[in-house]
Amino acid sequence: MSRVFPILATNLGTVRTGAPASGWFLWLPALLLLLGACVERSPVLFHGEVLPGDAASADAVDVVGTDFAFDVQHDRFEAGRIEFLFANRGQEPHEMAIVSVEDGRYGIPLTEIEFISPGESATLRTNLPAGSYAFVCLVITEDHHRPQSHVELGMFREFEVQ
Ligand SMILES: [Cu+2]
Repeated sequence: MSRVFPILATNLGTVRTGAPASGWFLWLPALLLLLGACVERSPVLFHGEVLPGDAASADAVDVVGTDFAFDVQHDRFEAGRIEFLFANRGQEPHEMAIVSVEDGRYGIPLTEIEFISPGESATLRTNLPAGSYAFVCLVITEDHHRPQSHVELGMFREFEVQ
């Protein structure tokens, strides 16, 4: 752990100077994903497993990814096993990571469906304890030679588990 924080501080310093005023903290999930291998996982009980989209059960929660938002029918779920069926209906590739949210700050990705092409889908089988969470897309694309985080473009959505 002791090695992680100097690296993190360096990265945040770099991003801060290059990022617009919309808030460096929005970049945090993507940065932390890169560092994920070094950072201890959240101590809460957690389980995540990615399955092909067609493996979703009938009562899976539909999460639709668009350019650039998450469309979900509900923002509250019961603690325990939840299956999220993530379908990309945008024109760009998207991801669906789940992060915990504490005091408005986003934690490290707990689990994720990586890089889903337009028109594709996948299922994320989770076991979430009660708490505050958010879906975030960790894809960063380039626009006019400037990196643009999909989170920065609005691709995050908070939800509660109780
Ligand atoms: Cu995205």
